[in-house]
Amino acid sequence: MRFLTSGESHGPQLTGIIEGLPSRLPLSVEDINPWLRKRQGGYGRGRRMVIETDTVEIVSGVRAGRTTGAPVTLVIKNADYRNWSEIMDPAPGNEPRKKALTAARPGHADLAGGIKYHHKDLRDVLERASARETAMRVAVGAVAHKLLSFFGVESVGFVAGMAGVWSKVPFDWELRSRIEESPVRMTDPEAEAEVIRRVDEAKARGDTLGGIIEARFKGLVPGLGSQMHWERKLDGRVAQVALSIPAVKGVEIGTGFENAMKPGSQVHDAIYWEEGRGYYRQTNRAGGTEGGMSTGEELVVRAALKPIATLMTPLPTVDVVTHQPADAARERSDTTAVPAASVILEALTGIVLAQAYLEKFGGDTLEELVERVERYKEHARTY
Ligand code: EPS
Repeated sequence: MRFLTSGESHGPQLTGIIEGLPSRLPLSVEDINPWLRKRQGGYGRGRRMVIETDTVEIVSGVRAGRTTGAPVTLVIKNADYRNWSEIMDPAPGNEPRKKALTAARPGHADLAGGIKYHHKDLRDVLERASARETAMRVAVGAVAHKLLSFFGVESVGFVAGMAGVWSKVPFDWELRSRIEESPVRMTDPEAEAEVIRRVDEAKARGDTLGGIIEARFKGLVPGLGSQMHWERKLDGRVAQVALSIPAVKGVEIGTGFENAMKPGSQVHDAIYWEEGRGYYRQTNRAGGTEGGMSTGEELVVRAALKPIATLMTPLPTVDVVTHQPADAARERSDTTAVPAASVILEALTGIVLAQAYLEKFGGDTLEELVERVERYKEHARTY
C-alpha cells in the first residue's frame, strides 16, 4: 500500500490517493470523519480550526461501501480557501501578492525552503510545510486503521506531558474514554488543569509550547517488519513517520532513552511460554519491537514535539529580500498542537502497520488477508 498527498494549507483542497488496498474492505466517510474531528481538537489551537470543519469525500475506489481494489482518492476541502482564492490563485499575474512573507521564521521551513526552491515570497514554502497537510495523512491513517481493525488491532494516542507538565496517571486501556474527553488528551485531570493554565499564559505572552506524545497498539502479530534488511525494520519505519510530523524532533520506542542508561539485565524483557497462549513477556521495555520486528507485545511509540515556530512575539531574523534585520513574520497560528499531534502519531503509525501486514500477508481481497492472518496467529501460538 502506498499513498500520495497534495494540497496547500490555504489552497482549495487536500487530496490523497491510496493504492494497494485489498478489495471488499468496508469503508465509508464515517470511518474517517471522527479521526478528522479528533485531529482538529485540542486546547491551544488557533482561529483556523474555527473556520474548518474537516470532512472527507471519497471520490474513487469505493462503491456501495466497499473498496473495489482500485486506487482510493480522498478529498478534504479547505473552507478557508474562500478568503485566500486571490492569494493562492494558480494563474499568473497579480504580483507581488497580498500576504507575501519575507521575514523567515526561526525554527520553520521558511529559510531553507526559500534557498532551496529559490522563492522570495516564503508563502511558496510555508503553504506546503504547514501542518495542514496532516489532515489528509490522518484521513489515510483512518483507512489504514479500518484495515487493522479486521486483524484485531486496537490503538490509542495521547499526551504524556506538555507545557512542562507530566501526566502522573500511568496509561491504562481503561482510560481511553477519559483521553478522548480530555481537551489535552491526557490521562491525569490535575496535569490537564495545569496545562490549560500554562497554555493560556503562553498565548497571552505570544509564546508557543511543545510536549511528548504517545501512541500504543495492541493485538499485533509478531514478525511484522524484518531484520533481514535495514529499510524493512519496523521500528525504523515507525520512527520515520513520527519524525515526519511537523515539529517532532525526537522518537522513542518503549522506554528507549531510559534503557540506554541501565545494564542489560534490567532492560531486556524475559520470555515465557504457556499452553494455549504461546510466548509472552511480563515487562515491555522494548516497546513491542525486537530486531526490527514486532514481538506481539504492545507497540509503544513516543515522540517529542518542539514548540510551534510561529511566535506572536517574534524572534530576530533577516528579511530575505532586503537582507536587513527584521522581526520574524507573524502568521495566525496555534499556541500548541500537541494534543492533535498525538492523534496524528496514532493515525500515521497505523499506516506503517497496515503496510507491514499487507507486505507479510498479501492478498487481493480482505477475506484472503484475514484468513492468512488468522492462520499465522495460530502458527505463532503453537511455534
Ligand atoms: C499552521 C498554522 C495554522 C494552523 C495550521 C498549521 O493555520 P493558519 O495559518 O491557516 O492559521 O491552524 O494547522 C491547520 C490548518 C490544521 O489543519 O492543522 C502552520 O503554520 O503549520
